[in-house]
Amino acid sequence: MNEFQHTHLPSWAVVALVLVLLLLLCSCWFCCCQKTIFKKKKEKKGKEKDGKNDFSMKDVSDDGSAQPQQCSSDAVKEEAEPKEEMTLGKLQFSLDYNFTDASLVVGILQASDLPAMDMNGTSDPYVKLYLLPEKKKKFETKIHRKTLNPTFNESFVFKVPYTELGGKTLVMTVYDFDRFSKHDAIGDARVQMSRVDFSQVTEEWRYLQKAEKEEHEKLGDVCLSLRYVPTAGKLTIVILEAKNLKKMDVGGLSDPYVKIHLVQNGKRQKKKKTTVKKNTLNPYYNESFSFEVPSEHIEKVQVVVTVLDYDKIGKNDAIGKLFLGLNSTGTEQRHWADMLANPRRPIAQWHALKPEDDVDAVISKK
Ligand SMILES: *[C@@H]1O[C@H](CO)[C@@H](O)[C@H](O)[C@H]1NC(C)=O
Ligand SMILES: *[C@@H]1O[C@H](CO)[C@@H](O)[C@H](O)[C@H]1NC(C)=O
Ligand SMILES: *[C@@H]1O[C@H](CO)[C@@H](O)[C@H](O)[C@H]1NC(C)=O
Ligand SMILES: *[C@@H]1O[C@H](CO)[C@@H](O)[C@H](O)[C@H]1NC(C)=O
Ligand SMILES: *[C@@H]1O[C@H](CO)[C@@H](O)[C@H](O)[C@H]1NC(C)=O
Ligand SMILES: [Ca+2]
Repeated sequence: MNEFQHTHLPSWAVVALVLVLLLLLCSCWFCCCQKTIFKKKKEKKGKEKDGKNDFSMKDVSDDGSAQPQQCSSDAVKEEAEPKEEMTLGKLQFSLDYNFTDASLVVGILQASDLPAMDMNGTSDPYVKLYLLPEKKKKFETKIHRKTLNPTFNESFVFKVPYTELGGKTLVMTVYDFDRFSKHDAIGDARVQMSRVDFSQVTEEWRYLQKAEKEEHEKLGDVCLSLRYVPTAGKLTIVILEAKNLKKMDVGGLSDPYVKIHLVQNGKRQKKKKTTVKKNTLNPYYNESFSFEVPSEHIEKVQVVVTVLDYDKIGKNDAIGKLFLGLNSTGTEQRHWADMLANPRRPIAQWHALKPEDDVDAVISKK
C-alpha cells in the first residue's frame, strides 16, 4: 500500500488507465449490442427470403399457364388441406345380399352428430353411394334440410354377382347440400365387401372419415391451349397431350382420342375429334381445332372436352371429361378467363379429367 502510494503514478498514467478501462467496457457493451442487432437483421433477412420464395413460386406457375405450346408439370397441383381434429359424425347402414336376385342391398339408415357446414349451425345432409372400383352406378338419398341427425331410411340395390362382390368396396359419402355452391363432402365410410359376413343382415354404425378430396378416382390429365381472336370471332383449341390416363382395356393400355363439343344454350352444336393414339396412357396430339364464335357469343358458349378410349368392338368408353367456359369451376374457369383477358394469345394449361356424370350435372343445371 505504502509502496503504491509512494511510487505515485503520474496523472497521465491514471488518465490512460481510466481510458483503457472505459474502452474495455465500451467494447464489451458494443459486442453485446452488435450480437442483438445482428440477430435482428438475420431474422429480417430470413423473412424477406421467405417472402421472395412465395412470390417466385407464384410467378413460376403463372408463367407455366402462359406458355403457348407447353404445359408446366405442376399446373395440376393439389392444394394442401389444413388438418383439423374434429369428429365428423357417424353413419348407420345395413348390408344384405339377395342370392335369388344376385344383388347387394344397402340400407342407409341414419346419421348422427354431423358437423354444421352452414352459417346457421346446421347442414342439409344427403348420402351418395357407389361401389369401387368401377363406380358405374351411383345412388343418392333424399336431402334432409337443416339437421345434424337425419333419418334416411332408404335402401339401394346394386346388381353384383356374388363371385365378384369380394373385390368391391362400398363407399358412402355424406354431403351437405348447397344451392349456390359446390356441395361439401362431410365425410365418408368405406366398407370392403370381402370383410362382410353375408350369411345374415349386417347393421352397423361407422364414424365418418375425412372424405378424399377427389371424390372420384384419378382419370388422368389433359393439356390444351385456348386462344380467342375477338375481331375474327375465332376460338382455337389445341389439344396438346394427356397423361396418366386410366387404363380402359383389359390387359392392355388405352387407345385414347379427344372429342370437343361446343355447347350453346345447353345444346351441342359442333363436334370435332383428334386422331386415335394406339396403346398409350400418355398420348401426344398437338392437334388444332377452330370454331367460329362471334364475340357477342363467347360469354355464352361452353366447351366440353372428352377423352375416350377407342374400341374396335362396341361403344367407345369415355375416360373422363372437362368443361370450359365462364360458368365452369376451378382451373377450367381460370383458364377460360385467362383466354378472354389475353386476346390472340394461346394459353396452355393442364386440367384434371372428371367423371362423365359430374360434368353433365353441371351442364343440365344451367
Ligand atoms: C330377393 O329378390 C327377390 C326378387 O327381387 C325378391 O322377391 C325377394 O323378396 C328378395 N329377398 C330378400 C330376402 O330380400
Ligand atoms: C337460420 O335459422 C333460423 C332459425 O332456425 C331461421 O329462421 C333462418 O331462416 C335461418 N337462416 C338461414 C339463412 O337459413
Ligand atoms: C323405415 O322404413 C320402413 C319401411 O319403409 C318402415 O317400416 C320403418 O318404420 C322406417 N323407420 C323409420 C325409423 O322411419
Ligand atoms: C405442334 O404443331 C404446330 C402446328 O402444327 C407446329 O408448328 C409445332 O412445331 C408442333 N409442336 C411440336 C412440339 O411438335
Ligand atoms: C352462367 O351462369 C349465369 C348465372 O347463373 C347465367 O346467367 C348464364 O347464362 C350462364 N352462362 C352460361 C354460358 O351458361
Ligand atoms: Ca347446406
